[in-house]
Amino acid sequence: MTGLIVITRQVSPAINQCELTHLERQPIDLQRAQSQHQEYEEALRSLGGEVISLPPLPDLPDSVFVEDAAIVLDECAIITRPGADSRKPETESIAQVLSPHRNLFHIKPPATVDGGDVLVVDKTMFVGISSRSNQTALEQMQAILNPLGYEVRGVGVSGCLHLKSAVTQVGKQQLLVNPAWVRKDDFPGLEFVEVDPSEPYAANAVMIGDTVIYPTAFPKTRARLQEVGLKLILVDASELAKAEGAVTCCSIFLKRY
Ligand code: CIR
Repeated sequence: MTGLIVITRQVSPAINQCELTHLERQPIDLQRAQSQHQEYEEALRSLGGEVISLPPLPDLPDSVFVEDAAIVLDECAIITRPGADSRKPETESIAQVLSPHRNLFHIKPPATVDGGDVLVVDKTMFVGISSRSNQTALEQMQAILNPLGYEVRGVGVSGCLHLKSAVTQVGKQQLLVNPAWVRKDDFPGLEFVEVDPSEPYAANAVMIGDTVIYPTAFPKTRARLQEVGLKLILVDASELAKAEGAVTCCSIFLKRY
């Protein structure tokens, strides 16, 4: 895909101090996490993305998960206010990188939202109301985006960290979903591929054009995606999965103008 800029940030050496909500802490091998992250960046490049790989931030353990700091649309970008206090300072450098490319809006207290809770399909924005993202943020985003022609809808999420732990887009009108964590009825008019029930974390995938970047860890769900004809690039994302991060979390996409 040409004209696509992808922002990533290299893994922080402090990754072992990351936030955890639903997972037990396990040691993360920094070197392995870094090399898997490079493999992920290579997959993005192979699909035509111009990757801006930002330097690691030693004081911000979760800063590799750039997705949570901003929501980028064609018309503007919204700088978030992450739900975890340790993550609030991550937005400043992302705002600097985005400012030459988009008009920026900022989420203001007491609102909090993580980009991982935001799924945009055409002109509909689904916002997960979660432990990180609240109703006030939903209302602020409605005020910013309704005038731009977006419908912004709140969606219940339970059992996982973010909306996009439970549902991501894998085709033009097709979502990959774990129905244990979100209600399919909240996404009217869209089609679904369900994760294999033995792979609850399998619903997070990155779609670029007609290709999907997908973790190697979920062979049963992968087979379901291949059965419906989707083209996959597989990446091993197992180290950052221990930090409760998945493939969408590590990138921000923007079309170049
Ligand atoms: C956190 O708890 O904030 C990080 N350890 C993981 C964030 C993953 N981000 C995402 O799903 N968008």
